[in-house]
Amino acid sequence: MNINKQLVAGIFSLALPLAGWAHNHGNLDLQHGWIKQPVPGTMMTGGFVTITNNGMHDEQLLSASSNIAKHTELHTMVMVDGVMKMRKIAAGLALPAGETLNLKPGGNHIMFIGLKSMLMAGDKQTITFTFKQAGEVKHTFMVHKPQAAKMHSQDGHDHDDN
Ligand SMILES: [Cu+2]
Repeated sequence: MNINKQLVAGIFSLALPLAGWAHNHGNLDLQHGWIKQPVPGTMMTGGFVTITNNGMHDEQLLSASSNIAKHTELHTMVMVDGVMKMRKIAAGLALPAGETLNLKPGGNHIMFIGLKSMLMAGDKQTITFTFKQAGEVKHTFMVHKPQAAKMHSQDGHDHDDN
C-alpha cells in the first residue's frame, strides 16, 4: 500500500540529517566539508564544501575565515589564454533560494594561504563562513589525503601548491 511506503520513506528521510557531518544553520545546510592535506613543504591548500540554501530568500556567501592560515580566501577558476587559473572572488558567491553551492576541486574553492601548521589526514578544523543574511556560520572540515583529492592536484591551477 502506497501510504505505508511513503510513511517508511518519510521516517528514513527524517533520520538522514543525523548522519555524517550534516549541520543545519537555519536555512543553510553545510555538508561534507574537507581540506586537502597539503604536500609536505607547501604552505597552501584547498578546502571544499557543499552549501544548500533551503530558505525562501536568496543568500550570498561573502567570505571564509579560519585560524589555520594567514589568509583564507574564496577562489574561482578562470580561463586565461587557454589556461585555467585561480582568482580571488571579491564580490562573494550568489546562493539563490533553493539552490546549492558546490565548492569542489577544479571549481570554486576555499584557499588557505600561509598555513600555520601541518594539516594531517583525519584532523578536524573549524572554518567560519560569512553570509550576507545569516551572518557567521561555522562548519567542521575534515582533512583528507592528497590521493583523495587527486582532481584538485591535476586541475592545472597556477598556485605552486602541488
Ligand atoms: Cu585557489
